[in-house]
Amino acid sequence: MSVRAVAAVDLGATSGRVMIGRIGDGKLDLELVSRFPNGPVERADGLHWDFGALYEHVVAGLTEAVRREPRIESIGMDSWAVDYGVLKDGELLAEPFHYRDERSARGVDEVHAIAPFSELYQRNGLQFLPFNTLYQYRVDERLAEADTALLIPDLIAFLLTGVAVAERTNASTTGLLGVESGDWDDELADRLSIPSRILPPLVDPGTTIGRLRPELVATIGKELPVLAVGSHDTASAVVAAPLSSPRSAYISCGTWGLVGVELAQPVLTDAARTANFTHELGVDGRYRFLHNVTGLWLLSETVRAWEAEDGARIDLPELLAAASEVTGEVPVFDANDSSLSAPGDMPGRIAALLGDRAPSSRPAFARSIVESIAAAFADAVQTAADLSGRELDSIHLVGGGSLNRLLCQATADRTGLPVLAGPVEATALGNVLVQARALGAAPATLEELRAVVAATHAPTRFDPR
Ligand code: LRH
Repeated sequence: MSVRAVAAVDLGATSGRVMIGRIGDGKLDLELVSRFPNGPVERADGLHWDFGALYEHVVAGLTEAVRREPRIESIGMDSWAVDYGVLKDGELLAEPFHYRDERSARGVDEVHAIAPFSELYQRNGLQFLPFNTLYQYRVDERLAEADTALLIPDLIAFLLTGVAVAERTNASTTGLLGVESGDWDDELADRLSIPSRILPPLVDPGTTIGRLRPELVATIGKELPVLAVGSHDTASAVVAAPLSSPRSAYISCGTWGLVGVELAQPVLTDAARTANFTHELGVDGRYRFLHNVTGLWLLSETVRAWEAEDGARIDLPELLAAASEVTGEVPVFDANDSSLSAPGDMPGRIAALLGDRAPSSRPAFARSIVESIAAAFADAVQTAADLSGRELDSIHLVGGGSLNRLLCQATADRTGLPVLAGPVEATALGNVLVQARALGAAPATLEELRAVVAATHAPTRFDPR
């Protein structure tokens, strides 16, 4: 088999990247083409994403990717979930809001007054997150004049191809998709006064969305198709989590830690609802039965605040090395406390939760954050096991967090299960694999795709101590 190549765009909440993925001859690898910062930007009307800059980075990255690897056959896009742009006649009406903007709180109250959470859970299977798209739509005045709304990867695909679709894994995070049907719940949209005309046709991962518009062919340098992948980043990450059996849990750890198991059938029980476990749709009709734990956001926001205080950069690996030298118990706080969600003075807010137990040295403070994330991971792993009725025997921790040895070890210690860490770029690999499969360059089943990952990306093992 010869080597085939695709381009993967992976946009995370703190950084984005464009990669070349190559597969064939027993290999699966990624070449980083560009990496660019991302994050909330404060505007007069609240927190947004600098979407214009993101889009420019995507086009520049794709141009460079094609220059470096003329064999590229397709492009796939994934990003964080729930956020969207509204369009009229093909024009973006406003810069997309950031999900951490507080305006959706009013949407929560209004939506729950019409459709209580218990009903929503039966319909859409989603855990309660105050920023789920339906709450944002409910308070979005621009919808009245819009003819469509597109989630971030779909929006970029639209700008690249002119074709407006909703990729199904990401669409499932809107709260407007039936958990069992996988189709738009028009009746719910109607009750919430969300115009169903803004909900685009659904497509599954592997579908060709369209081909690059002529002006982009000129810029990027090749006439290419844009393929739908698991465009929710977590869906792509779970594709490339090399789960060896149903007894493996996963933690996709970046800004968030998404902790759960993969299921073939939903578990729409009162217990699952009370535990706030979600059913996001995965690639190939699987369910990602998981809980959102506030992940490395706690650490990155803390470091950002300390850097602002010092007027100097902090070296994260150095800080974590010092944190791992801390001896004795550090206090643990609830990583999911709602006071930690908005950007701002993270050290101050964590200290407020810890009271007089708050560590005074930075290494001990960082250790406290890591241990608190690991404690929340352990809770969620145990709940996933209880709710799914599975006895778990291992945890695959993928994403940026897999490089954080302290976190991996703490997770193993607190769960009593071995943690198999990596791949760090699981999301981009999942994106590449789904494109490659659509092109006939990768095997057919998820299990076979994961076997390719396992054979090419040996994990680092952390045994519980
Ligand atoms: C992770 C993620 C997560 C969502 C959140 C908004 O990047 O997509 O799965 O809950 O961002």
